[in-house]
Amino acid sequence: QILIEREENIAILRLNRPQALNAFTADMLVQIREALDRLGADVGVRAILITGEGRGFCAGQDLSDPFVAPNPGGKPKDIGHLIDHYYIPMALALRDCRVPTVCAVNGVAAGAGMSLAMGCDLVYASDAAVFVLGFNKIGLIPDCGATWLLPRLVGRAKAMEMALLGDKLSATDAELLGLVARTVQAEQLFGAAKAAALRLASLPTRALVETRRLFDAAQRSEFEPALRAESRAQSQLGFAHDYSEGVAAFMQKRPPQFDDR
Ligand code: LHQ
Repeated sequence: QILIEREENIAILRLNRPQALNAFTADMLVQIREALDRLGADVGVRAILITGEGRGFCAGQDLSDPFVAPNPGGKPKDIGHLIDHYYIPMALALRDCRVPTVCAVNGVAAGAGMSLAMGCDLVYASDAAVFVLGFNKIGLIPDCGATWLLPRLVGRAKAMEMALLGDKLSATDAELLGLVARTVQAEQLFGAAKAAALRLASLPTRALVETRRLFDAAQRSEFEPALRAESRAQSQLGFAHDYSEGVAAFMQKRPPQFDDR
């Protein structure tokens, strides 16, 4: 249900259930989590690009999956089980991925599909993409990290509007709101996202991943603890190869060769 390709020193992970707009099944969530862990630990992979096959990016949970499909008159399903054992591990694997992640949102991103996109480090969207939480229409709350990510990205007012009214947001509006870093013409999306992933691959991986961690940690912290956390991380990075290499390359006016993880 996913496809993995390697190109130079990046990996491309494609959600591959185009007939259902790449809606998640439990198996697919496991496959994504395993791929993020495996590729992140592979020293030959220095960035991961996530995109969808077909006209959609990801329609969120597959609502016809027996795990979640309500069972009127029968035994109620505990959808929290799916969240605890499948969605949370995937969301954490993305947050903790040992290489930077780029998302190319090629079409609709709905429900937890929108959460997957928002959880990536760099999000580029096709001008044909749309973003919709959609949970309100099925009596649920935004999940897979959306309650944490969305208000931080777009502010509470817009997050509440998207969550409570559930309207679709165009890619252009998503860019204006800061939900995505950039909107590109549909036919240029993959090339632009791949170029960004290759650029990230040439940069000092460990420092990039530490930047993600500190940005997230600073959201929960006061100013001074954030300053101290920066100092601790900087101190560690200062002992590492990529720092000496970056400075040496700058002084010698040559391209750097980063390899720390
Ligand atoms: C789908 C789906 C879908 C199955 C399109 N499932 N088939 C976590 C844990 C526990 C429980 C629940 O949830 C979660 C997290 C979540 O993500 S909940 C949110 C689940 N997602 C949604 O509610 C979105 C449902 N889909 C839609 O609203 C629309 O399909 C969107 C806005 C995504 C796209 O609309 P259109 O571009 O008009 O496409 P379409 O509706 O015609 O869909 C195309 C096909 O894909 C269609 O199948 P068909 O056989 O008729 O061609 C849809 O049934 C299928 N599909 N989403 N989530």
